Amino acid sequence: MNDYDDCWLRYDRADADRLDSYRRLCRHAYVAEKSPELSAVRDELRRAIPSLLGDDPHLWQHPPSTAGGFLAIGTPDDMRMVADSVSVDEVGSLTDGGFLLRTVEWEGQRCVVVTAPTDRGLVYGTFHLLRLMSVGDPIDDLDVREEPAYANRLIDHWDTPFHRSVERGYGGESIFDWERLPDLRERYEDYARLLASVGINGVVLNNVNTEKPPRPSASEAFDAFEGWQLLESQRLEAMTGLVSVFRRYGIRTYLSVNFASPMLVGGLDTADPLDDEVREWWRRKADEVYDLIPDFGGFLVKADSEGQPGPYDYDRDHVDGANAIAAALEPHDGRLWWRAFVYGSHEDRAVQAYDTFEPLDGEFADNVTVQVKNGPIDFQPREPVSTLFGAMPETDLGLEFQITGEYTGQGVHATYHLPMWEEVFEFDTHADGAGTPVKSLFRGDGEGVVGVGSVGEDHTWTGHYLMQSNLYAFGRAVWNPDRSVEKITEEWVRQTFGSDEAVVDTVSEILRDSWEACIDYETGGLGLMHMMYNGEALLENHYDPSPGEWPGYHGVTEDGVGVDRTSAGSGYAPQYRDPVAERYESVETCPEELLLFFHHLPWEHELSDGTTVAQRLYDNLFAGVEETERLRDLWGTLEGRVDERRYRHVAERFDEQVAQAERWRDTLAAYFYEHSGVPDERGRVPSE
Ligand code: GCW
Repeated sequence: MNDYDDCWLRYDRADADRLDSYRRLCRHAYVAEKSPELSAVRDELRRAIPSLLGDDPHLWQHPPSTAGGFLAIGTPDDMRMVADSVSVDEVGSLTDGGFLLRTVEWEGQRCVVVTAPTDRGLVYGTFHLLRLMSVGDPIDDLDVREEPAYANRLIDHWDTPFHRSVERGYGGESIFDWERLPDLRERYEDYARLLASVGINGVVLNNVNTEKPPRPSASEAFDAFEGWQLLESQRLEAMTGLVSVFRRYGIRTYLSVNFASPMLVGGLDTADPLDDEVREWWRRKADEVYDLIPDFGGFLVKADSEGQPGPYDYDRDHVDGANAIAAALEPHDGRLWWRAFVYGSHEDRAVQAYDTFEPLDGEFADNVTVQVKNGPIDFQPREPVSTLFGAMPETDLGLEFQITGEYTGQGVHATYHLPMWEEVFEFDTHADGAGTPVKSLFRGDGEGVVGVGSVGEDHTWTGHYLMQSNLYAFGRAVWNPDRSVEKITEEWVRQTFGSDEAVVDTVSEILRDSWEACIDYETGGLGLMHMMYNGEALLENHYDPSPGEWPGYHGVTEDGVGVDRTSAGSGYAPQYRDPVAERYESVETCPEELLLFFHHLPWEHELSDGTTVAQRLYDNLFAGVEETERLRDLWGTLEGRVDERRYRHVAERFDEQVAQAERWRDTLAAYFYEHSGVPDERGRVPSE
């Protein structure tokens, strides 16, 4: 027994009314045998089939003739039986990762065929089939054709090597035990399985902060920012086994690297990207990496951001910096992911990424991807989408979401991010005329969607059993952003908690409504944000309310609230294309949920239904707490229907969440009252 949860790969016994059909089609499996991915497929069947069907699988090296039915997994090239049963051209037309799942008649037997043009696709197809059985769907008439929407579907770990802390991670220490490599842990494989089962095809193993930032407040948790050391030769050698674990599941490995590596690792006296020796150093280092890991994905760099070094140290720009490193990766087909998370030089941080990067469109090398957070501030409960989306047509862009809940309750609150991601995906940027939603971007071979990871050593992996849903949902939504929130959520609940309909409905409802509740109690719901405690200790900050700390983010004054980001203000709204820019520019058309992000308004300003801004903020704060209580009570109805361990854990978390939501409500309401002097017309906010 592992000391950690199986998450959604529990493979509980299939529903009785489906068992016969599942057994007939899947107990005998004929699986191609040529690659690491296919050995992973066989292992997965060995795990899943006994548990789902109560029978050991029979694994064949040729089509079984007397089984009466079987499962076949392989490419048409691997297996004649597969080539006979499906259109080889159709398989060949699928993109990398795509697969077909078909129920066919073959030589008098009924068979399920999983096929794909690449072995990675066979891994995904197998997990897809196992998911269908886990949720109780029929498989006797399958006609599934799937392809991933984006070529790159990555997890960025913010794990700090050696120290084993996870920046913004709430599931315990890092699962990666670097000091013990090349020794491997079973947990690596189980993690790779979780990721592959939802279609993730790349992991960046270490934190983008690769060096302890020289900030005065740097505390104990920052003490071992040694990520840059992973480029040292002996570290790279020790890593190859871990890389192979991921490779079996179709996942490529990447590293975050420090811009000043030529100095830190190479002992040079400069990291100037235009210096010949520096460029040569990067070339040799990349050659060394690819010698050890031929399918290495590439590097990720956080440069000139929050104390990390970058090209500005040498009066160079982001293009100079990125292209120098990209040139070293290029001969190996490696990719450089370069983050656009920059702030500090502008009074309103929101405008800076666009100001910095948009003018550089077209200048980045072909193997550079500029990685942009979903919103212009920093993973707040709700933000407008980044103005960079659609604004750099000549540049490969990546969209960065946060799976972990840095600002949404830190693994204590149950805050489901999928509805937020859907809002981002569906947002029409008008980049290419009306009908250019965010989800239609990032479709190039060098583009994709990245999630900041959330797992750690904890039994729950994510610090909260319900928050495993965010990791699951990220993978599924990034595989196909058109799949509905309801569908993805229900899939997760069924695989994780079984098919008791009361549990499925209740957990789905809790997840669905959790995000709006969090927005209400943490912000007041009109587009305000970043009112959390920013104290010294990394592991404490961004959790408690502390609205007085950074007034610039919410613009609270005696005369009003909100930040003017129109053309008369900081100029963020006009960075969008029309009609989006126009919509945000005007108080009349700006959507209420973002009103105070774009406008500084008097407390007594009347909203469309006649309620004042101050009153609406109070109302939302109270509604957020009531909603959280309702969600807690909903969970309470599941006592006895969910196993005791998970039931208790989530129930305790909910008690803490309600208490914390009340703290947020009371602190923000008092703060708004103190500055506005506007009493709550329902008398709930103390006016003394
Ligand atoms: O918001 C900040 C986080 C930092 C993080 C940074 C980033 C990894 O609070 O912890 O550093 O974003 O995205 O680089």
